[in-house]
Amino acid sequence: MTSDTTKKGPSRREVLGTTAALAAGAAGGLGLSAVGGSGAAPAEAQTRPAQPPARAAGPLKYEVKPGELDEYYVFFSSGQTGEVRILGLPSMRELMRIPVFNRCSATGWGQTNESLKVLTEGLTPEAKELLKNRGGIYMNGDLHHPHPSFTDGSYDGRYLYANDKSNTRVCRIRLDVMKCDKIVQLPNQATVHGLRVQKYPKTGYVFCNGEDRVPVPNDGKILDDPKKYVGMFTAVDGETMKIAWQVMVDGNLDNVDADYQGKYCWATCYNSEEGVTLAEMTAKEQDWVVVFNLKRIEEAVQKGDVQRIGGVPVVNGRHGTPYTRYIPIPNSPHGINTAPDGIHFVANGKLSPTVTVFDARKLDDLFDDKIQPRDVVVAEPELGLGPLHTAYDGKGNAYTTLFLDSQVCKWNIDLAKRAFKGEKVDPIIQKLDVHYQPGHNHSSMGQTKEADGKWLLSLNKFSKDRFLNVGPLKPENDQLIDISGDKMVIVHDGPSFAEPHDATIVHRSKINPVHVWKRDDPFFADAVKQAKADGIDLMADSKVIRDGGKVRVYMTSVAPAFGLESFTVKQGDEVTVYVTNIDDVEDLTHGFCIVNYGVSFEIAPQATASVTFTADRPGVYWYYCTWFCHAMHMEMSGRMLVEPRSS
Ligand code: RUQ
Ligand code: CUA
Repeated sequence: MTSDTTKKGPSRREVLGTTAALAAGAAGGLGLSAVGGSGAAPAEAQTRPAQPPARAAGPLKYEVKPGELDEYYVFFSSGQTGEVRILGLPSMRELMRIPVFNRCSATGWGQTNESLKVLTEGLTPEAKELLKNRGGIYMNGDLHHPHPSFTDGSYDGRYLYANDKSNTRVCRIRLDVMKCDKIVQLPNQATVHGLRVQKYPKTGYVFCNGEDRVPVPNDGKILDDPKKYVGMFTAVDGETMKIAWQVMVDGNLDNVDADYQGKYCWATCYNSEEGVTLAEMTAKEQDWVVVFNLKRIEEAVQKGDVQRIGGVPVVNGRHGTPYTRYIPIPNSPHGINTAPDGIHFVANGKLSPTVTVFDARKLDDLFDDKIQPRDVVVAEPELGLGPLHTAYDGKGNAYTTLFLDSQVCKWNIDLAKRAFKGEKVDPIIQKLDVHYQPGHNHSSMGQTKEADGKWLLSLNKFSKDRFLNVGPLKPENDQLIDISGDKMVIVHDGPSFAEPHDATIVHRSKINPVHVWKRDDPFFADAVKQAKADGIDLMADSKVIRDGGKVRVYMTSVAPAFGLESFTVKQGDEVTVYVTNIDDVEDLTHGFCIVNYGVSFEIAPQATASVTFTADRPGVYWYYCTWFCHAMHMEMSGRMLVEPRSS
């Protein structure tokens, strides 16, 4: 059931040109340690080298023929669409969508009781109040940064975390079933922008940057008095999905990343002016990178050197406190990216043509006040206009997107450090035109210790003329770049709908989803519990239970029939329909839709799903299966009979 179906024979490795790499990696003793929360790591993980040795000249093969499988999963965010998308790489085929902060017609996300629990239980009291007359859930989301959980500096296949910039939420997706199982809204904070996770020893913390500054509490007593607004940084506990602690900061936090030692995380910070208009926010020549000292913050929380606001401990981490250091760098930095060497991290200049390289080994001295903040800077190469994000190949090179120049710049960290010391060397290796205006980029396994230097994705905000015209609203363009050779080569244009803001490329050996739900899965535990209380065996019984004005309809689904050909309720009843898919064949999903009643959801093999609604209108309402499951799928239907209220 949980076998690694992505594993194929050696012929496939030959196709991908990695046979030599595998052999050399094993000989060099570079095997990976077994990681993963779902049992033993697949065999492939143990033989794959951490760094691929030099490969014979010639581009990597990116065509994946019918029936072949991709080598990598890519988790794309979807920006203002609010979902997560899974692509295969190098084919760039879209494999699946995971609804999170959106509503989904196909799966019933935002309608089923199971999804409503996820969407509502972590909201702040203020949001619950706000949404009272709006159906109880937000209808929109803006998902920016999807990042998988780590153990020991690489992906462990347990979870994926992401932020919702629009409603200040953080979600967790279970990678065994590819469903969102937790959402928490951050108190005392307006917007969560940058999100990354602790890499070592494990995740651990999910680090969340508050971007906009607001009054705390935001209850209307302080309005147009920006000096009293507060910037906030949050650490969410990735296991419990509760707020671990918050830190009050100066400025607007933008992006964040973590170290490989479990001691620090760092965030770019703009608007050191603490203004509220564009002119005010960009007035100064310098902003900061803020470094957070995790141990000192944890000690403060333990000792109680905190304020409790909105039910969570808040540490004062403004200038001059022991918990943070503010390192001045040029105006309005944006992305911040830790290199796989575990030593360097890079802040991207945005309004400055430079990127700033820091040496994490100097941070202990900085926190002990033995050196000055700028002493942590070891290079500051000028790369071009609008540097936004940087990716790495694990071979000492960095790849920075240049938004205004519409280019990706490949440069070498070591050369940049030598140039910074005054040597006459040029750190820039190549500039490649991309189409057009890149934001994020991401390299294969590049945010882990196992960066493999094979692929780079450039996520371009504009596609302009690259595709057939589809009207005024254009797709974006995610370009696949082969970085395995000396020169970067674009091999694929990938149009995408709003807005794959960011992406994470994960080797397939790291992830091992199930094919069929387990019956004791916590995702539908509430339904199982209710059924038990009603004396129902979900795997066998199809029955209607009346409980005053509440009616619970239990039915099985097995291709091509529902367990009930009809059921009767009374007008005004609160009806809950539980459907259990007792088919246990992989890929045999059913759907349940009640026509003209606005009810529809998906039930994958061995799952139970439910929807609660009021039977407000009398009449005959057919229900049918929405997922093509059988030669007689069209016949998989039944009737809900709603008796009129006797008056
Ligand atoms: S930030 S385009 Cu929302 Cu990811 Cu840099
Ligand atoms: Cu069940 Cu179609």
